[in-house]
Amino acid sequence: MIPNPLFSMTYAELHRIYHQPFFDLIKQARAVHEEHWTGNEVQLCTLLSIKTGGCSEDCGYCAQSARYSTGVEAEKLMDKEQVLERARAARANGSTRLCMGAAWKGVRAGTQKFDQVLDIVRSVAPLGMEVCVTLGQLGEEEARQLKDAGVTAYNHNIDTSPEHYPNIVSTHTFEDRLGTIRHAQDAGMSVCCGGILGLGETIEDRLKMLEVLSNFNPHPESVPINALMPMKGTPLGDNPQVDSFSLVRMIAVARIAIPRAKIRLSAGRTNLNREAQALAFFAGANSIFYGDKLLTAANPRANEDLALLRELGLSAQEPNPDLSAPVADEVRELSPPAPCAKTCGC
Ligand code: SAM
Ligand code: DTB
Ligand code: SF4
Repeated sequence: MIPNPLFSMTYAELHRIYHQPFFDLIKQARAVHEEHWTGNEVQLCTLLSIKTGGCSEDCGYCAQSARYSTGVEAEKLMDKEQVLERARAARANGSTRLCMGAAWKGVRAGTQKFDQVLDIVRSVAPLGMEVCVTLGQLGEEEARQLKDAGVTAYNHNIDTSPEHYPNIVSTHTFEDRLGTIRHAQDAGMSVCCGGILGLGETIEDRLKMLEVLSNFNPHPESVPINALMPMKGTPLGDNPQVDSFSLVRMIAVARIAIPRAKIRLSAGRTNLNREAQALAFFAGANSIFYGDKLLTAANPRANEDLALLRELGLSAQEPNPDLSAPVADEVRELSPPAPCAKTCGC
């Protein structure tokens, strides 16, 4: 990866980039990708739900909210030995990153459940994979303790634009999400932060979400782009499937806007054919969730993914367990505004 000064992008720039003819956009994204990454590597991450269901929050897309009848039962936190067994299996299958998720509003230092998570992290970290956790809201102290225990990255998505967020979630705010991200970064963890397409948002919302991400300093280390997997019983359970060309466009703009981040083609791959996934990799996606299950939902079978990577001449990225968090830039380099060819008034 070639070091490059961070830059942020405005909504107007992102709009111009997004609305280019498809092939021009892909060409631009590919050039940025090749400048920053060896083009043929994809990181394989295993997701493990260490605490499933029963969540107090009302995120309208989520099968794990206790407020909706989705058929997902509340379970207790997995014990350390079970997690270790799954972590070893993930490593043996070629994953270089383990992302452990918990269906919680957040965690608090000094509680038994948080101590148990710290213990899990301490036991998994020596396996040599990158250790990512996603536990909901964090304060400064929780972030520091997670970092000390061996967490390399904290996943906390902004999910959509600040304007659309209150239409999807009412039990916490967009600003709460930004606060947690700040605490994770201040503690020296890398941040994995992205969003979901298909929440009834406009293209404008999607680009505003990217604008926020591109203005993080430091930039997120990874950016998951999820396509909504509509969950029966949730308010968004009947939403239509995300169009694959607009998904690829978002991947491409994310690659251009946040060039050094791993762009993760995340939930929803079961609805993408091999050709659409190949296009997403070409446009800049260089990470996937790997393994037959996401948190509660299905993912493509691991052997199918390996076959696809082989077919495309892509290889699994080497582990980087010492992953250091991107450092904040003192001087932010703003790319020059380009005139918009459209008549939309942006
Ligand atoms: N409770 C924690 C939180 O909210 O950050 C961690 C778990 S939560 C399930 C992690 C992310 O998964 C969400 O922010 C969202 O981006 C994604 N996600 C959840 N349900 C999804 C769905 N049905 N389809 C696509 N992505 C989903
Ligand atoms: C992310 O952005 N996507 C992952 C991970 N981070 C935690 C979660 C996807 C969840 C898909 C729905 C489910 O499995 O319930
Ligand atoms: Fe809870 Fe996270 Fe699901 Fe929201 S997305 S309901 S916080 S598990």
